[in-house]
Amino acid sequence: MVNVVMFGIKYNHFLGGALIVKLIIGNKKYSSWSMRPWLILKVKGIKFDEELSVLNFATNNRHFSDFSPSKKVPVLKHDGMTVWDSLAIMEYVSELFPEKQLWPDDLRARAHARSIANEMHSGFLAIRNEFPMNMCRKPNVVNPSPAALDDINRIEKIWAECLDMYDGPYLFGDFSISDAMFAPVVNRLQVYKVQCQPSTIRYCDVITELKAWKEWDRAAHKEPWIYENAEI
Ligand SMILES: N[C@@H](CCC(=O)N[C@@H](CS)C(=O)NCC(=O)O)C(=O)O
Repeated sequence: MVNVVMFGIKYNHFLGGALIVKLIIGNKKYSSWSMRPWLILKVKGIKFDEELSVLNFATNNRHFSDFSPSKKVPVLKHDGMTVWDSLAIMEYVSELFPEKQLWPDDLRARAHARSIANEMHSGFLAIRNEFPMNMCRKPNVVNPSPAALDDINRIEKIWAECLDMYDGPYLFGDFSISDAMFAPVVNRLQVYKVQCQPSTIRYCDVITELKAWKEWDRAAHKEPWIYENAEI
């Protein structure tokens, strides 16, 4: 690893050699945590190797312990390092490629972006449990519980505030880690046909129009594995 300082910014790169970032993910159809770092890497044009390790709940995903300290995906391998947990992975990538601006540049916007990314990471259990991400689900209505409805209302408020404050099209103007954190919610709102306000619908359209989203979606549709527990 070579640290290069240009224009006052430190760039951590290999010079002349291959820069190998490897992301190990779960099934594209179901693995919402895998989608997040995968999307930010793609949207920001960061080259990486990708490995899919198929979820196997019958064995409690024991095989994940071969490469993942937490026995979960996603996991990132780089320069002899293992980084696990979606948000930690994206923070690592953000520091590795500061020129790609994975967080907003402005201190206050960045604090705001981190607040909502962390709120997503540690919360919204009701919508996550009731409405599992399922890229191949034929959309139909599932009524949310009061707790899931609270989650949805809060998410819509977060998005509306951001889109208003930073003028869109993404939550903080340019695509950032915060958009990646909330991206699986876009699938959930659409495939469970949740009634949403117009600004939410517009934002969902912006996300599903991403080239990277379409690539993930196409690959998900080619996967043969079906998990009954995630087929609500
Ligand atoms: N907090 C973790 C959650 C990771 C997670 O739960 N991943 C799921 C796949 S989406 C998993 O590996 N599940 C396997 C298991 O729980 O056995 C993150 O942000 O990466």
